[in-house]
Amino acid sequence: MDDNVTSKPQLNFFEDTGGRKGIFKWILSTDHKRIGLLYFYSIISFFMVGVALGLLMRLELLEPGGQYIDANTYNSAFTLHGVIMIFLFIIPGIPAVFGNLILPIIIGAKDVAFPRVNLLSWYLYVIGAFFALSTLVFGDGPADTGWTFYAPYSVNTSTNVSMSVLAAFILGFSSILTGLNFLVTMHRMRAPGMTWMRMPLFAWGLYATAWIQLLATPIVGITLLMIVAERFLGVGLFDPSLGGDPILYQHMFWIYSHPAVYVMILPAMGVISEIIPTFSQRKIFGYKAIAFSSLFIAFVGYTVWGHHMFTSGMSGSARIIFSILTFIVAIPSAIKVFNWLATMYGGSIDLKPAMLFALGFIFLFLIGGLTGLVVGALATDVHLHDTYFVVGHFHYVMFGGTGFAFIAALYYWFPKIYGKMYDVKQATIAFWVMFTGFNILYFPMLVVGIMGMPRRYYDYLPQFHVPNIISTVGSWILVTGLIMVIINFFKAKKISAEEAKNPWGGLTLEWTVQSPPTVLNFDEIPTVTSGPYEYQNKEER
Ligand code: HEM
Ligand SMILES: [Cu+2]
Repeated sequence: MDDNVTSKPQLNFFEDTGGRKGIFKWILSTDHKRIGLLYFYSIISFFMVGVALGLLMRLELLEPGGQYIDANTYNSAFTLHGVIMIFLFIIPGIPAVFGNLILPIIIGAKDVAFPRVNLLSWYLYVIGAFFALSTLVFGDGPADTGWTFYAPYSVNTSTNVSMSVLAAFILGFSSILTGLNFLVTMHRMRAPGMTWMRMPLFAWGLYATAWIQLLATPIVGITLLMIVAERFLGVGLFDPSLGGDPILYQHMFWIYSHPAVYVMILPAMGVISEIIPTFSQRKIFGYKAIAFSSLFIAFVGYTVWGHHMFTSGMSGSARIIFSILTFIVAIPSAIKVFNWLATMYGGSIDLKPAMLFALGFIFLFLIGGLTGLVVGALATDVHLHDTYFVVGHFHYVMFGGTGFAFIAALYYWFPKIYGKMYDVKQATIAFWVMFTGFNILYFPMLVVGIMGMPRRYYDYLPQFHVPNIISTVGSWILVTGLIMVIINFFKAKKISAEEAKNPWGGLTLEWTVQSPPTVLNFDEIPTVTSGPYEYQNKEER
């Protein structure tokens, strides 16, 4: 590959505004990198609202009895917290931000296949987010149903379920369009010589994700419309008092929402698969196994939704089959973890912040995955269903997994996008604060869940007091770490174009372009002649 380090830097995408002024150079731009940053700033803003609600709940749960908020407010708080974290943060997070920022560059393309549709996706995201948050002021307040909107309660409650559901519906379109855009981009716009088996693993993660976005999201769209139809027209679809079937709702909801957990985790696994080889300076172990396990997860992930309904009244044989299938999906995830560990084995590991967060991901995701097997096993789930064990489990997967991978990706690609560098020492401290706070916050939830404390209540019995104190104190430590991460990015300093070009010694294509990249990314589209992680042949390149 042609190395242009000595040539004069061209205008980068911050400087090259396409002739637009002021805010228009952002909100009318079709450049994938600007759209990625639009997503980044909006997603982070909503994430902070979600965190604030989480802290509020933890504060209320510091002691038994009611202190700061009443039961109804608590119900709205956990619903809005769930809706924000799921639909506004963790589902769009990595694909919309880092998929947009990095995917075209990493496969050697000038942009995504449909740049205007890409901008439209962001507008849909913002409109959906506006509807979700507007429930704070419109109608009888935010939904109090939980983010799953289970019928028949969601059909009958007076809170603003219709608006929340409409928000999720619009956000679904945003997700579908992004997935479609990425699929076409990967099929049609890879650089010459980049065969499928030379495509970086981050792109593979997004590829598997995009199929789920495209095929599963419409189902939840229809389901949510059915809720609205039932609320406004009184058609008896889900409410038994009108002749409907609430179990039907649960099936339809989870046929989307289980695959959606892979929309949350597959891109994160893609990020980790980029970071581990770079900071071990070693070829990834089992490239094909990692690439195909993503597809396998996406495929088998469609068949396991019933594990959310073990206690809803399913036949015994259906429950056993869903339980077995759930265990089968664990296999490809474990394959990835083993391959990452095998890559590190014998490598020269450099514990830079991105790598620390990647290792944090592996550790926390492992706990998330193992507790997932506990709730995936029929017998233990019947005991643990709707207890705090489940809350602990999914925070380990979503926050400890995808959330940590999001921050890892940020530390990894930050110099590429901004041409700046954050304080590495502070980032390292922030990691340890976050990691410690995280475990203090969520591990007691697993314990108190096994003790029998139910979830989604604003109060608890006195015997659950101690783990709840620990947990709430953990939430303060975790948030301190988060604030440190954010401040560190604000204080990042400009570094020379040359330093920022490839600070970690990565071999994928984004490290060959200037930092920040130009609008067209490449002066000339490169020709790819080898796989993405050939560290052992590095000297020959
Ligand atoms: C400082 C960070 C956070 C804190 C303190 C926190 C705390 C909580 C608490 C106390 C609940 C209520 C549990 C219950 O009563 O059942 C909850 C629910 C939930 N959290 Fe978090 N959380 C945080 C971050 C996150 C993140 C990053 C995500 C997703 C990526 C997330 C996703 C959820 C979901 C989906 C629910 C379920 C809501 C429902 O039951 O409808 N949380 N969280
Ligand atoms: Cu599931």
